[in-house]
Amino acid sequence: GVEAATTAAWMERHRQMYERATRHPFTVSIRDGTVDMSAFKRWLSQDYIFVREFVAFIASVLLKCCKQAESSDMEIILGGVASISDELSWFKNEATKWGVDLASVSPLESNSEYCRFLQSFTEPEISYVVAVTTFWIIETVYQDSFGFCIEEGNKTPPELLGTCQRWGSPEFKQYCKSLQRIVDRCLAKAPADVVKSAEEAFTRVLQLEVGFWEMSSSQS
Ligand code: HMH
Repeated sequence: GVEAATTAAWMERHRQMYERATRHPFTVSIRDGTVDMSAFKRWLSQDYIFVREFVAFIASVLLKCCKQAESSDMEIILGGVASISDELSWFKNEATKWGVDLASVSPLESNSEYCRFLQSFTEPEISYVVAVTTFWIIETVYQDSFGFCIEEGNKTPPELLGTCQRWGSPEFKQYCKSLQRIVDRCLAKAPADVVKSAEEAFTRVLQLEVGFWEMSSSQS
């Protein structure tokens, strides 16, 4: 019905932008097996910085969720908080594996820009609906991008399969789908101006994700 239609309609309306974010030359090069390993290491170290900022972002989504009258989404968001702890350990372990020193990494411009966007959500004025929409699309871009790297016909280097599985797994796909159901349910009840803000956040994330892949794949 109408309730399930909003996110799907956005994905259609902004299809080109969505494709640019989820079929970026960088992630496609992982799938093709032609990935430049120095670009991969740059992505890894920059994403570690991003994920640390993402922890605070998810915490702010959780807080907004708990303040809602009907906070039945709490357990699903809380699951996201729980898995980010494991993710931080994964990054440290992966960095050691690739000889990347995370302590000496500073954020590049596109990453700083994305982190500033995440930080803006700690403002109590930003609604739960907009925040959970943002959370959903951030996770979905990675799910779709890395999921593609393990789909049929991939030539992904075996040493990168673990990375791709992290976000490309069926479990993570289910998690993204459960977030999408929350978003569609919230949007169906939201006033038009809030729906508009959520759509703007959706397209902003797609742009920021493209910028993040660009930053990772090109030397600056
Ligand atoms: C830049 N976007 C970026 N990094 C991530 N780790 C995710 C999305 C998904 O968690």
